[in-house]
Amino acid sequence: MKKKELKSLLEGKLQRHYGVTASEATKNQVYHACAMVVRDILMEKWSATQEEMEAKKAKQVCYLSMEFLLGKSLKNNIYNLSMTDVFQQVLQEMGMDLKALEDIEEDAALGNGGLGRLAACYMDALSAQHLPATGYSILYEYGIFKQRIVEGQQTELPDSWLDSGSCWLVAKPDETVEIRFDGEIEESWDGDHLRIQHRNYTRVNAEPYDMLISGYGSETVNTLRLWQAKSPYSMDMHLFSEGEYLKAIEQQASAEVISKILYPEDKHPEGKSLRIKQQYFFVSASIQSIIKKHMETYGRLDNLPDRVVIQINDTHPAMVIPEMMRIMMDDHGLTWDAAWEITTHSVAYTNHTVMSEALERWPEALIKRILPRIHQIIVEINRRFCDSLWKYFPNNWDKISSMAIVAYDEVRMANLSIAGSFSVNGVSALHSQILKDKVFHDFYVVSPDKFTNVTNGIAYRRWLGQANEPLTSLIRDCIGDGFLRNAEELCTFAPFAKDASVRQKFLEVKKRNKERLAAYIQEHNGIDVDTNSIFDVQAKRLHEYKRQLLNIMQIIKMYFEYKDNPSLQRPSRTFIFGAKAAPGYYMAKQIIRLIHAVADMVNHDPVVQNHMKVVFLEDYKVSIAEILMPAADVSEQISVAGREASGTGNMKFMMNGALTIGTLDGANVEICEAVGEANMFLFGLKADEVEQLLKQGYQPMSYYQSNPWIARILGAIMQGIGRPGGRSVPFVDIANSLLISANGSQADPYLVLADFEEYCRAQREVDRVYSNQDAWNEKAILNVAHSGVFAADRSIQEYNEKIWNLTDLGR
Ligand code: GPQ
Repeated sequence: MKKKELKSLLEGKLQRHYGVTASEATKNQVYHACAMVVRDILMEKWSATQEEMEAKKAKQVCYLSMEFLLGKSLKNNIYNLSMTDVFQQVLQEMGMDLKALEDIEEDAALGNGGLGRLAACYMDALSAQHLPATGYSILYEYGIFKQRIVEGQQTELPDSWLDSGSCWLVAKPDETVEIRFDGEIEESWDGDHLRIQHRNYTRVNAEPYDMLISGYGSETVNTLRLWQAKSPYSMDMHLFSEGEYLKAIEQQASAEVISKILYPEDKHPEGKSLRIKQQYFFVSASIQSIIKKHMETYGRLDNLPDRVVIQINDTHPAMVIPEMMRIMMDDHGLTWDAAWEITTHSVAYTNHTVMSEALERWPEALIKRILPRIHQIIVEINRRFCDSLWKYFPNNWDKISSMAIVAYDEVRMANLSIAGSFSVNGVSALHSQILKDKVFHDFYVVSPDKFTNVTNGIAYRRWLGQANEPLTSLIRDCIGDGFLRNAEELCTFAPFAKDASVRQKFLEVKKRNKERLAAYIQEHNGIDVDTNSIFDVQAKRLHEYKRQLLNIMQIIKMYFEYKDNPSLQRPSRTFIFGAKAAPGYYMAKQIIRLIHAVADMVNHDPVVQNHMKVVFLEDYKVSIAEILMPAADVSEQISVAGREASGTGNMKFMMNGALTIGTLDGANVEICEAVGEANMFLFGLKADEVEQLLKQGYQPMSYYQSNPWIARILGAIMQGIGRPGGRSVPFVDIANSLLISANGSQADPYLVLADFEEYCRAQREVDRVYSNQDAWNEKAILNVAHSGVFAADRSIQEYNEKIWNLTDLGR
């Protein structure tokens, strides 16, 4: 688009929507005008995509996910349309700065962490690869909470993102569907046909809002459909006139609360009825709308699996299985067998964790009360499934009951997802292997062909192309810009690691990115960090298995080493953390507090502060990650082996030229295969060694007794940590969690103490390698060059080949 045309489009929006000229407009008005212009352009491509899908009778993927962690849209959409330059120029002429407008937009943070961000990366890659897709989720009024640190402790504030975010939503009120909760099921015979009647139910409307999903250089614009809960009942005026204000709006409020807020628990399902309602609400709305559309086009359902594949992002949308059965049987008169055939050929399930406490189980009584018909269907699925298991495991009731979908008054969503789908995939090679060998082994024996792996990937044009312009342009200067379409071309950057001038330029790029982050830290934390120090970053949700504690213990050790020997020669370090803790997760919050206490101690100690700093970035989110990843030298991926399903931050850091210090866990294993052991810092027990140690009886106390550093560090933690001469805070519960088994539970279940020594050794190796800047930069460049395999484009191609078989709209 030409400058002139864009300018007049923007002026038109400002005039018609705000009644102002360009020179009168506020930044906020110009942001909205830009968003509207972009939306119009996308809308045309979106209509064309819809038409093409219809003409080609295309098969599409419906990606059902409780979370989409999108971040900001303006910059991404402008980039995907290749309009960055023209926007910059026009805005400059209007006396505005594109960057400043981008900052007005709040992150759309409709997710907790990796799982939600993955969904967003995949939507981007699907559009880029011109594959037809619709994402489905909830239009949460409040996304993940805003984190504020008050006196070293996390507090939570509501995140109302819609003020700046709603301009990306297209309301489709005519496609509203009705969702039914509670009530009773009445069965009656109508000849030989069983009629199912749902009586005394509570009705909630689901109103769709569509977000248009662009892809880099692609004509395909896909849809993310977000459902908002609305009460169909208007306020009861009778009650109102009698002064019963609260009662009058109660009904309305209790319906609309369903899409109010995202649950902030990452991997820790709570048996809350509101959460079940959220799940069923968006699942039912989505599948009703999918089936309705399909019936309008084809007038039959038997060919649904040829046109639609329903990918469920973990078990959160697993109720799609009984809900499809319900609609096909009760509303369309299909037999059980016909409906089951269609359902199990449409649904595919991605598992994202092996941790048993994270596997969703719902109290059966709750499902029965809130979703009586769904309960009936689940019970019948279970009966038939257990029957079918008999032939594999005759007389083996223990095995069958462990595989059952309903047992001990609980509904097991993972078992339902496996039984009701044609594909089950893990998210890294190691993780998928563990699913087959351990977690779902019995299911694997019954249907080995269902199980597959698709290693996660990232929307690298966001995480490299947009977030790291200096590095992108260095790569472009070396190998051209084909890598922005085809990430595999990044490997042709590898030979440049040997080129001294490229290494020098790489160093300058890294320095620039570190300066940008340093300025952010100065502004937000008031801490002056040294951009010549190693930027060592751990950014992810706060979880004990991710072992932020291992990191902070090593930091305390370093602190003592400088105190003991102030002339110690080592490269200086800046340790940077970003992490939100689930509001009810006590130990995670304690660890955040400990990180702050250690930061207070280190940053204010005159002996140490020139050698090391500790920084905690408040409110870690997508847009902060975009500043953080490009500036990292060291990427901390130190989960206990076997627990991190994949990780995706690890891929973003690698692609931005950080060296990984990590365990052989999740996708770290594949990072190691791609870049080579010599270009990262591996340490710690392997997954099978972890299992073995736990089985044989792990005694963390023995490490405490035999390793004087561990004793000293835990001693300090128990005594109290704080700035010299200031108040200090003791962290007895943290120390106890590592040493003492409370009522039968394993002490230090994530083997922090067992891996401590090895981790410290690896950190000294980091120091040694960094001391030779040239050698370091060579390794960093090799990390960038070998990261192409972690593009979401590759993941999506694999999903398409192994599971989806979609119509390519680009052909
Ligand atoms: N993951 Cl089960 C989440 O972010 N939330 C969840 O509820 C579950 C998993 C993560 C997982 O921990 C990471 O290892 C993965 O990289 C990520 O999902 C995407 O697969």
